Amino acid sequence: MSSSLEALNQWVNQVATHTEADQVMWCDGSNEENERLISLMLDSQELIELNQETHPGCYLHRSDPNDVARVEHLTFVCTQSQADAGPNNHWMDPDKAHALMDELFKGCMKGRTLYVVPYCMGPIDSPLARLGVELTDSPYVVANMRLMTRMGRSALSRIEKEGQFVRGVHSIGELDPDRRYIMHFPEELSIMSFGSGYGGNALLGKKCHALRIASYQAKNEGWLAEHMLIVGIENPQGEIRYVAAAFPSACGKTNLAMLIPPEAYRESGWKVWTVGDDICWLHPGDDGRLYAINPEAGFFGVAPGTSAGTNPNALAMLDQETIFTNVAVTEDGEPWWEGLDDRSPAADWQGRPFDPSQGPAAHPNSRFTVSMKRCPSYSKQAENPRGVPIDAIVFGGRRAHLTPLVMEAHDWTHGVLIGATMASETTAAATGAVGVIRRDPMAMKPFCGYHFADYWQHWLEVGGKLSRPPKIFQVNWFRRDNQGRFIWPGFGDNLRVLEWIVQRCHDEADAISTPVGYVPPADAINVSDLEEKPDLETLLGIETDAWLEEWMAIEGFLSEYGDRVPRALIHRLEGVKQALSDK
Ligand code: GTP
Ligand code: SPV
Ligand code: MN
Repeated sequence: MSSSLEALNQWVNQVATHTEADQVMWCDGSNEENERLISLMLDSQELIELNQETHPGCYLHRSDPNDVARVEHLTFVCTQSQADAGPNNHWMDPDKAHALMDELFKGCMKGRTLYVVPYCMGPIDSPLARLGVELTDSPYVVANMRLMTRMGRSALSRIEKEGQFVRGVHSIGELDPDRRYIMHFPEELSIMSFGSGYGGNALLGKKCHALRIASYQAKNEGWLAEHMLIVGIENPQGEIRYVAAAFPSACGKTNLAMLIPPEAYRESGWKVWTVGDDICWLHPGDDGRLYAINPEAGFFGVAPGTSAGTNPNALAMLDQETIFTNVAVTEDGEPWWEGLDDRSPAADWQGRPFDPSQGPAAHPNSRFTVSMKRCPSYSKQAENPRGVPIDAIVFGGRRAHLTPLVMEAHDWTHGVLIGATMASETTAAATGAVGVIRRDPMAMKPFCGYHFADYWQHWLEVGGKLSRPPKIFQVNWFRRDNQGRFIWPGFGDNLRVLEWIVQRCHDEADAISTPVGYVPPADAINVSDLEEKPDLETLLGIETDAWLEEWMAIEGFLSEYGDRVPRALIHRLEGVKQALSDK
């Protein structure tokens, strides 16, 4: 046996002994194994069979009602020095965290099976991909990891060759919110998660490994691990230009990644190719450009709001081989959520007869898990071991006011400042209040594994290494009028904005310079084929006074990160404020 497999074995045995697991099962990722696990979960009612005629291979999982979203207040970064975790993370001393977790894990798998889940984040043959092993007592986690990562035999043989892998230990424990912790040890490349079976808390390859641990590794190694979708925009000339976009959780990444062009655009030959919908690893290439891979192999997408009108590509993949979590069910055993269609469901997400007075039928953070390969707009480039070259980086958020539909940063440093200070209304993807505006730098507030100020410095350094850096943009699909209605149609129509963005990257479109960035002249956003004309004057307007106030608030925000904040950003901020005051 190779020494790396020996080390892996030793660790597995140690965890199995400590947790007193009944048995250990090494997962190979095969179909037979998956079928065995599914039938086991049907027996235990961890899964409920959906209508197999309309939805073959589709199942529903109902979480504990106290376990339906990421828990940011229980998520810790445990570095030796508290300063390295930064004010953006909850911190615990690693020794203390280990002691706490050892106590929780002791004997927690009595009567349960310990699954060993080897996985690869990124195309299996990519030098940019990284390995991990998750030990878990949840077969639901195994089934999800199989869809979300390259899981099983091939990952194990790469681990055998390479040796290095991230170690994750997970137990659902008793699903008690008072005994729930998601702990990260970036310096040890390890993760321990206890007490939750939900998404980002439990599928350790996703936010824990591919963002928190990977961002820390990326800083030391000269690349970036980001909360971004990756999409290819093909114009009528057949040129495909790649865009990476960071929006906070539940702010439109999945939708943008697989949008269907408006009819007039389709007719003239525009196409959209999906490379990734949530996580993006960016590496400087030898040619001075930035290359992106999607470390994931599947989508863990928000169900509510997904419909034939908003996201037909998503809907097309969800009628086969999909695991649904916390959606409602119709009389016929089909999955259902708010916004899908005008049927009324029979049972809500907790399995109760649907009663609108008890809240929505599907949980607002209900999700689908499905392989990327089922997506009609799936890009073959998602398997390219080198990744795709990025022309534009886009930052976006949910802001009812102020932030225009789109603007372009003056240059890389200005773009980093825009990303570092962006704000968005909170959503149901994490527990806590919804609709509160908070700063969410690069959409990484819950996911950056180290001090934000060091992270911004790292962004500046990566940009400095690129002879052909992507241009940086900010977008906002969520402007509202006085009645609270969205004033931009969004979804497929967002291509109208992406068109301007990719054209700007190739000097094919005009812009007006303002103190806060370049904005398109109203006629640069093509709405000619839209029956109802959106109010582009409001959508693209820059209100000087409101922006001055915003930049004052931003100054206060940056000061929370102390003197580690890069001077270049402070200097730029002063420049923007001055330009606004001079207006
Ligand atoms: P995570 O998976 O949590 O990271 O979310 P995400 O960023 O992928 O968000 P997603 O695309 O799933 O969208 C979240 C919600 O926003 C869904 O209910 C969508 O229907 C809605 N949404 C997405 N794009 C738009 C848009 O352009 N306009 C409007 N009004 N709503 C949108
Ligand atoms: C998010 O919250 O950004 C998600 C879902 O993509 S989770 O896997 O729970 O992180
Ligand atoms: Mn996400």
